Amino acid sequence: MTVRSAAIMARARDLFPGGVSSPVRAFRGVGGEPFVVYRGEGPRLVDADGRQYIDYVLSWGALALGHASPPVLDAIAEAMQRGTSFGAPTELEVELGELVRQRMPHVEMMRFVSSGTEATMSAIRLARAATGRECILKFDGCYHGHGDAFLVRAGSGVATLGLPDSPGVPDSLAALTLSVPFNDLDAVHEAASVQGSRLAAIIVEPIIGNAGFIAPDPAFLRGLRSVADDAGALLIFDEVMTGFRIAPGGAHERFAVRADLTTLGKVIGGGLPAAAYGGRRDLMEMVAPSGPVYQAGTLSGNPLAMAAGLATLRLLTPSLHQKVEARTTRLVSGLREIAARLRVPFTADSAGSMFGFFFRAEPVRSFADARASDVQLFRRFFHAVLELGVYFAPSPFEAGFVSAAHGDAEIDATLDRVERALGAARA
Ligand code: KE4
Repeated sequence: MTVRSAAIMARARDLFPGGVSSPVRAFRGVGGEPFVVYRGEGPRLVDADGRQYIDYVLSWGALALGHASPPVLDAIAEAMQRGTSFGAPTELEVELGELVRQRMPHVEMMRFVSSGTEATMSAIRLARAATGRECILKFDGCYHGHGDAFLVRAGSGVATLGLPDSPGVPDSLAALTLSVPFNDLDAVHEAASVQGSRLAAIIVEPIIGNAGFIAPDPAFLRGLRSVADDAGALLIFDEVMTGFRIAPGGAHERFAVRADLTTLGKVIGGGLPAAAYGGRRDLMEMVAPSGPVYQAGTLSGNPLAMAAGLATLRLLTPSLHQKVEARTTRLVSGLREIAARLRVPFTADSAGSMFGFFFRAEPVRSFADARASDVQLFRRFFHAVLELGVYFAPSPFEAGFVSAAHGDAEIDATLDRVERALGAARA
């Protein structure tokens, strides 16, 4: 029974739209009511009714070390003794910036902000200023936060709720953003020729995590690089989700394609609100106060978030990354074997500690493919495995994550419960 969760959600629905602080949390993509979290510990969540779940959402990818990781808590507690916010320079933000640049040398200069949305909005403003152009090219199913420029055929919560675009975004603004299918370089060439000298930037999730998990074809990202170069536009890698997950150095390390600007979030704050945009020094020096492109934030570089991010990245060494990647690969292989044994059409993929699956036999290369998967089976499976204590993202259009706290015992328990749940749900 989820009596306490239900009572709390009744109060929440009277206070917040849908009873939640962010749409995708409302379980609209799977039906039913969300559980209310009481605490997180390592790989697990405990809800208000004491029920435990092995957690593969991990605050939507932010918790690379798992919930309430002791070194992260210690770092926050230590920083907290000196105060919680100053609105002034601190050495903590310098140390985190140096560590980010050490992992991602192409991020020559950066600016910390408080959310991925702020990071992508600022990167687009900078790209428009640097090129003197207005148009943006994005990809169907990619989600870059809720900035006006991006709510065009977006993924994540927008896709989950089946909202084609969002009301409130002026047509004149939406018209500046073109969205084409991921992995379709012909469509990219066509769009770039339509936008021509008006194209300011191509923005992409190097691996889509917001339409479910969709990997790029081998030549796709390199293709985007050359289209951007030919068009005189910038290439922006939105690594809010893939950063520090698909490789220690993110997409640049995994795919050897260099973006002009990169956005980061989630892991970089270790579970506290922090994000960043950065890249080529000549571009970033255009940002105020060194340049005219204005962007600001009261809590940018918040010392507690910097401390949590530092503690996280310091521990997220290449060897730990490889260990978590191996566990993720074992989980995904196990899921494939179960689906094959149960003769359920299924495709799954992973990169580093990020993974996804669809109930569909053919590979998923685009958002259209993802939407053609068996979403009804996903809904039944989601609830059946949740009942057994495994929490995947409450939408087929999200990715899953493994943390350093997920041990072999969690992977084994997950696979056992998945087999039981899928056996029941497929019928
Ligand atoms: P935030 O503004 O939510 O911190 O970041 C926006 C964002 C930007 N870029 C990418 C690639 C992202 O995945 C996100 C946020 N991801 C979603 C989950 N897929 C956040 C969850 C939510 O919206 O509640």
